Formats: sequence, C-alpha cells, structure tokens
Amino acid sequence: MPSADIIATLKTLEKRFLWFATWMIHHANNIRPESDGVKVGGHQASCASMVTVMTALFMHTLRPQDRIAVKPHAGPVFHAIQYLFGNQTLERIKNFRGLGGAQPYPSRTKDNADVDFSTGSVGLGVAETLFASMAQDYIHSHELVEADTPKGRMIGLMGDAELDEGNVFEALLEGWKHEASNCWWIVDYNRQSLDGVINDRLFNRIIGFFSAVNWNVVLLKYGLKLQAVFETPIGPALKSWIDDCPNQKYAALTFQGGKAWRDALKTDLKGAKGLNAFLDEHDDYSLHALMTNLGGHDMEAILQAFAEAEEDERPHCFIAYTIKGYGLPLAGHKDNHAGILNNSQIEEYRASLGIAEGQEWDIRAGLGMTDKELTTFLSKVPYAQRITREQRTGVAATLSVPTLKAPSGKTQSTQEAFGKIMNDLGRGSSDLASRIVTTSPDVTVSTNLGGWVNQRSPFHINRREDIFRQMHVASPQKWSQQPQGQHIELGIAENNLFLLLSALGLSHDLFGERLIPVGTLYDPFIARGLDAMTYACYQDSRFMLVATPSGISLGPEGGAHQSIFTPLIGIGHASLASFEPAYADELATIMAWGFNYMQKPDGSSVYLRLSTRPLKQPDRAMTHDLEAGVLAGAYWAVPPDPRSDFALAYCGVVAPEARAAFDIIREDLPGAGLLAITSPDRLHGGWSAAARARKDGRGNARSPIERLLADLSNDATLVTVHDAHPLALGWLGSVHGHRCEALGVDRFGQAGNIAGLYAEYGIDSEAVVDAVADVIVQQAGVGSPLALAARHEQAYTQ
Ligand SMILES: Cc1ncc(C[n+]2csc(CCOP(=O)(O)OP(=O)(O)O)c2C)c(N)n1
Ligand SMILES: [Mg+2]
Repeated sequence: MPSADIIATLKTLEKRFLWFATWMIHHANNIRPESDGVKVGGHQASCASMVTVMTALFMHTLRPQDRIAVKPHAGPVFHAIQYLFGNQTLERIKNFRGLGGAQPYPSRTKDNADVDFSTGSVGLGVAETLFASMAQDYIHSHELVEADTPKGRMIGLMGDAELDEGNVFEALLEGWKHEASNCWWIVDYNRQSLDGVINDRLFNRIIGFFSAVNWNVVLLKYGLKLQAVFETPIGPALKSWIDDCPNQKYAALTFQGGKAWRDALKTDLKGAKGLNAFLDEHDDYSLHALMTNLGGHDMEAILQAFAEAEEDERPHCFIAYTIKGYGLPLAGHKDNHAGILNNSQIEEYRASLGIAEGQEWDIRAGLGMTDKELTTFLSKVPYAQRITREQRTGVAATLSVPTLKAPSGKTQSTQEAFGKIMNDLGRGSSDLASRIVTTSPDVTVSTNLGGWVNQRSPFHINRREDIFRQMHVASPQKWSQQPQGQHIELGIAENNLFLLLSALGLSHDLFGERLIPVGTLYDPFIARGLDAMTYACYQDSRFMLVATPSGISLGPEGGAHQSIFTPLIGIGHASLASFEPAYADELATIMAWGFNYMQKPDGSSVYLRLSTRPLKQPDRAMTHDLEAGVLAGAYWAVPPDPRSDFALAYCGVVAPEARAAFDIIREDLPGAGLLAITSPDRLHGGWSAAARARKDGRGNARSPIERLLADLSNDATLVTVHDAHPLALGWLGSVHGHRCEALGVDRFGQAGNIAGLYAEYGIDSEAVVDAVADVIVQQAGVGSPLALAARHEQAYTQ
C-alpha cells in the first residue's frame, strides 16, 4: 500500500482530473464558439464515475508494459491525465471534440497521446484487451521477445452497460478456451446506462458468468468509511439495507442528498439497533458522503484490490461500485448520461475546489505541491516510464516477402489457389511465414487453410494432443495444438475473429514484434463482424482477410450463404484494400503485394474476396504491366481500338461469361475492349485520390481507371458484370461520362447451379449480350442488335 502522502496526492489529482475533464466538456459546449447549431456533447457524469479508478491506475498501478482500453465516455479524463504527463497539448484539449482536437473517445489514430486501444463502439475495446492478452501469449510462446520480458496486463475499463453487448460474452468464452491470462477488466458499476438504470438481478447473473469462465471476480462495493461503519451497532442492518436497495432507489437518493438519505433510513431501518446514534453522528453532508462512499470511489480500497491482484496472472474482473456523476450536481440522476453542468453549477464547482477564475486550465495550480514536487512525483509514476508507441513500432522489423508463385493447375478456383499459396508458404522457411498467424471461426478447412495448418499446427499455450491421430483414426488434418503452432482456431463468432485479427495486427505496435495475421471466413459473414472489422481498421490494425466463398457463385449452398454487397463494403471501408481476383496468378500477385502493404506505415489491411468456382486459367506470363494493372485494380484483357465505342468490364469469377459474351460482341463491335477488374476498391480509391491531387494543384494527376477508360471514345458505352451488387462497378460510367449499364445481383440469391443462377440473376453471357444489344441500339452506326442477338443464340445452341 502506498504511503499516506502518496494516497493524499492521488486523491488531490483525482479531484483535479475530474475538474479538468468537466471543464473541458463545459468549455467545448458553452465557451468555444460553435455556430452550426449541432450540440457538441460530452459526458461529465460518465467521467466522474471512472475518475478514481483511472487515477489509481495511471498514477500508481499501471506498469510500463501494461496496455489499456479506456471506457469511451471517460475520454476527457484520459486527456486530462495525458496532459498532466505532458503527452497532450492544451491547444488540442481546448479544441476537445473540434476538428484536430482531442477526440471524444480515445483514438489510437487521431489522438496524439499514446492510446493503446481505441474505444467508442461499446463492448469492442474491452473485448479487444482479452484478444490482446492472447496475442501477447502468442508472442511469448513463440519466443519472439526475450525470455525475461515481463508480460503486461491488458486492461479494459468498461461501463456496466457494455456487458449488454453479446460480443463481450463471445470473447469471454474464447478467452477461456485459450486460457487467456494477464487481463483485467474493471467495470464502472454506476448502474446506469444511457437511457436508464441497470437491472439489479441481471448483474448477479453476469458476475456468475465471469466466475464460470474462471475469472477472478473482485467486488469493490464498499469504501473503507462504510466498512468501518459496518463494524458499529448499526452495521449489520445498514449493510443489508444497502445490499437490498434497488439500483433506482439508491440512484435517486444519491441525487437528492443528505436529507433524503436520512428520511429513507429512518423509515426503512425503524427500530434497528444503533440507528439513532448513527444518524446523530452525521450531519446531512457527512451522511451523504458516507452513503456514497462506494468501493469504486475509495482510493485506498481500489489500490488495495489492485495490489492483491498483482501477482496473479488469472484474468480479473473488478466490479467497481460507483455513482454516475459522483462529486457533481448530476450525481445519481437517471437522466444524467449526457447532462452538462450549467454556468452557475460550474462556477460553484470551480469555487468549491479553490480554483481561481482564469486558472481553469492550469492543471498544476493549487494542488498544494510545488512544481518541482509534482514533477518529481510524476517522474516516479511507473506509467511515465513506458516506451512510447513510436519507439515500439520503430523497432519492429519489416519482413521481406518471398516470391509467391501462382499455383499450377489448369483449372482452379481462387480459394483453392489461396490454399496452395499458404501451403507453399507453410512448407517453406521464409521469415514471413514464421510470422504469419492464421485464424478462422470454425471454417479453417472449408476455406482451404487445412494445408497450412498441417504444416504449421494449431496454436495453444499448452500442448494438446490430437486424440483422433493418437487413436489412429485416419484424417488429412493434423490438429495437435502446440505452443509453437501458427493457427488460432476460433469458435463460430465473427466478432471474435475480427477482434483477434485486430489485436494480432497491432502486435508490432503493442509489443514491438510484428505478426502477419491472416483470417478466413465466409464472405457473407463479414456482415456479422462488420463493426469489429471497422473497429480494427479504425485503429489501423494490419491483417489479411480472406473471404470465401462469395456471391451467388457458391451455387448449391444457397441464398443464406451468398454475399451480395460485400464489394461495396470493400469500396466504402477505409483502411482496407480490397481485391477480387479471377485467376490464380492474379491472386499470387495480390497476396505478395498485400503482405508488403500490411507492413507499410501508410499501408492498410487487405481484404480478398474469393470463390470456390473453378475457372480455366489463362496461359500467360505475369509481366510487369500485367502486375501493375492487377494491383491498380484493372487491366485490358483485350485492349480496345483507339477511340472505341464500347467496352465490357467484368470483375472476378464471372470472367468466363464476360469472355464468351465478348467474343460474340466483337463480331459486331470489332474495336471493343474487355476490361478485367481485380479491385473496384483500388480503382475508386485511385480515382478519388487523383481528383484530390488535381484540386491540390497537380493538374495532370490521372488515376489508373481514368487512363484506362481514356482509350475509349467520349461517347462510348460500358457494360459491366459482377457477381455482386451492380453499384460496385456502376460508377465507372462517371469517370469520363460514359454511358454505363451495370449487371449484377441485387436480390437475395437461392440454391442452384452456376448456369441456372447466372441466368436467373442476369449475369450470364446471354444477359451480357442482351445488355449490349440494348445499349448499342441507341448508338448510331454500330452494328445491328438483332444480328448480335442472333449470333448469340447460335453460339448457345451449338
Ligand atoms: C455499439 C454502441 N451502441 C450504442 C452506443 C451509444 N452509447 C454510448 S454510451 C451508451 C451507454 C453506456 O452506458 P455504460 O456503459 O453504463 O457507460 P456509463 O454509464 O459509464 O456512461 C450508449 C448506449 C455506443 N457508443 N456503441
Ligand atoms: Mg453505466
């Protein structure tokens, strides 16, 4: 336990942090001029309930190797703490929630202070810490860090309502399976969410759940003052009364204050031994202070609980009983979530702390310490010793990417090719392969990762035998789990997949050692984990996502498994370069590029939309130009004649249909071009970037798609075809104002064979030829649609 002096300093700082956070929000809402009428917002009450715990952690308990996710609405407290440490500027703090200012919710990518995990979408940040502890175990198991490197604790500070998010429980189950350790979750149990008060009975169930998955649950329920009163004659009755008091009533009494507590206790504990003496000993003010002396606001109780947990690596869940708005006039009111002190309240609050007018931003003034004393105190805080993120990331080596050969095979699907490329990597001995860690939510085999896993084994921190193998049951899968294994098998929970990828993909940054995570799932189920995927990308995690099968091309599997709009996610999703190759040589090129791109400071994660449909492979060499086109997002499979009036563009697995239609079309439109698209996302991104560059004065900036389509005449027509929503390619017409007819799938699919489905949804070659016939009828002098249709008919009946 720290000395009384240190505890006194911590309590002083706690008060100052709450002031500073409250003032930061007040300033943003009431003082900084905003003219657009949109409220600025902020959560003073949510800051107040977490401030004691955060002060204890940042100013005392956190060690340099610990990593922490801060509850989103306690962002201002985090900024205040960072400002005191000198990691945050006053300029940004004054611009809290403004453009370029300190962020509402701590952000790894937008805040300049050292944020370990971004938060904002409740439930995700906290679950991420559990996966980060698995990533840490992985790094240590593989001896990627020196044996004596201490493991940090991955700490999640969470609001109690975050426990309503299912992803938290999915994570707990997965953490249990993988025996995750060194993880602390600290629940700000203020018993309030946004709209209301938390159900009392539900929370007992939740505590039971943590115990069921082997977490050490620590209740921080009563502060030391209350604990002392429990030893007096009124103690037993008072304790039972508090324990039985419904959350709503406790919150209301907290808001009403001393007199209300007195009246309630007088009524409810009438006749109890020691009641009168107890009430006489307390005036209204001290009674209120005592009744709100909950564990989560008692510095000593918190420090003691943290100290007791120090040596135990088991995951810990601390339930810190707190009061939303503690120490502010908002305390306990059920509607206080977004409540903000009014001008007179803030004035009164400032005066009560002895802060002079005009000194609101002076975080060091009036603390009762000289500047030197404060600086000395801060320099001894373990958190101040930590190596910054820039330094950690700086030491993480970049891994060189070996040549990835296109898998041989005259006919193969992109999924099959992916499996072969991974298998080859697994068989090899490259540095890259030694840092690849694959993961999949129960679709390892069905996404073709089986070969890789056979080479590199599933991972578990403790060795586990493959009983089938031991009992000589023949199986192509070797599934004995090893501490050196390189595949993390997950249960079916796509949120967990993305949170694990997110944690693994930050390992260079969190632990100074780079991993190359590759995750597989079925393409439609991206939607199931989409928020977690966005979260992972928002915090600039780096992983390769392989989504397969996709579209209606999975045929007999049916509509429930068919993805329609995922290419739009690829286009619309920032920090994710997405590709949809048709052929194995394209895939190999993209994967090699992707493994590099994932490691570049200005790179991003990579998403590959693949298919199980086997395609006859082109017989060609991967020339420099072809490679450049594949990576830029498109190349001319058949270049158009100069100033041609027509081009057909396809993306991905419909390549044969496009080619068949094109061969027919070419007879009428001999100068037509066939554009092979490997990435609508890269094309669109390049187009936007060129527009920005031109605005910035680089007048001759041209994107790849602008250059490609400039080969056509100004009034040319484009027809596009894609096993996906037509919007993914429909925008191509806007590049040079070409008329564009986009074929794709915009209804839920159904089971069937490829020919039947493509015909049903209008993406077969007949549909393409029909579309061409329809559009060229309006183009004067370019062949006869009837002749075209007739030739098509003939081609199909042959
Ligand atoms: C996924 C998600 N859904 C909804 C919200 C909007 N929201 C922000 S805070 C909040 C309630 C949080 O309550 P709690 O976790 O108890 O936090 P505290 O009481 O400490 O403010 C909600 C619904 C969000 N940020 N994220
Ligand atoms: Mg709450």
